[in-house]
Amino acid sequence: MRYQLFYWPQIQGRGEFVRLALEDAGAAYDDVARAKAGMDKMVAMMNGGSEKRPPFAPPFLKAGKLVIAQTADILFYLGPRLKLAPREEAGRLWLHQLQLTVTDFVKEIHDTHHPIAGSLYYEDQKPEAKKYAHYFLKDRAPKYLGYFESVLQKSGGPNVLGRKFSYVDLSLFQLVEGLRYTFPSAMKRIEKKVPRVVALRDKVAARPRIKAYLASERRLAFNESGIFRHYPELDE
Ligand SMILES: N[C@@H](CCC(=O)N[C@@H](CS)C(=O)NCC(=O)O)C(=O)O
Repeated sequence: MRYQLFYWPQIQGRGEFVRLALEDAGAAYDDVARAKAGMDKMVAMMNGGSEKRPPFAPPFLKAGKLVIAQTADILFYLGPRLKLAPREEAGRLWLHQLQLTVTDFVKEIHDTHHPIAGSLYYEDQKPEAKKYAHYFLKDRAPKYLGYFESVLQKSGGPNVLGRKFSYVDLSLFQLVEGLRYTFPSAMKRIEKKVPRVVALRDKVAARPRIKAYLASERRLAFNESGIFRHYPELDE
């Protein structure tokens, strides 16, 4: 199966959680919107076009005749096929539950620079962003990362499923990478309380296919158009 991934071409964004799974598995895929005329194709699909079940927003994945949107749902589908999830129901549901928690976390990370409206610029909501980011760094980021730390402790580590590696481990890697870029000072403090999460991040970074991917042109740099944005005034 050759997959087609649809995502905005200039940012890692939510597409990166899917990309990491495809890359780690060595799956064959096209990053459609990064190729010529790919954006037009992506926008046409979102606008309904010929799709009977149109996606609301990217990322979405085309797998044969299936079109699947929502990052967690895409990973739920890909997991067993890429050998990044078990086939048994309880394990799959547990991973899906964790991935949906990642989804919630990503939304709160996004809201640190867009607490009022996604349709406004960051510059139009700076005082609110400062206030939101303060509580995010004080309460929410430690709570989410602390939760994943306890999951790793209970699993026996080094992965959320224990010995077996999964797509959620890749997502935790991406969360740490993104948060380090966004809030370098705050993360130095927060990371001290989540050693298992940090150790998992290091293990993922050393996986041969991930290492090769991170060094390749396919891995875009973080920037101030994506979800993980570095605004020094928000870092504490
Ligand atoms: N819950 C969805 C959110 C998808 C989403 O918000 N996609 C962004 C890009 S990262 C987008 O283009 N949204 C357009 C919009 O919300 O109008 C997921 O996790 O995939």
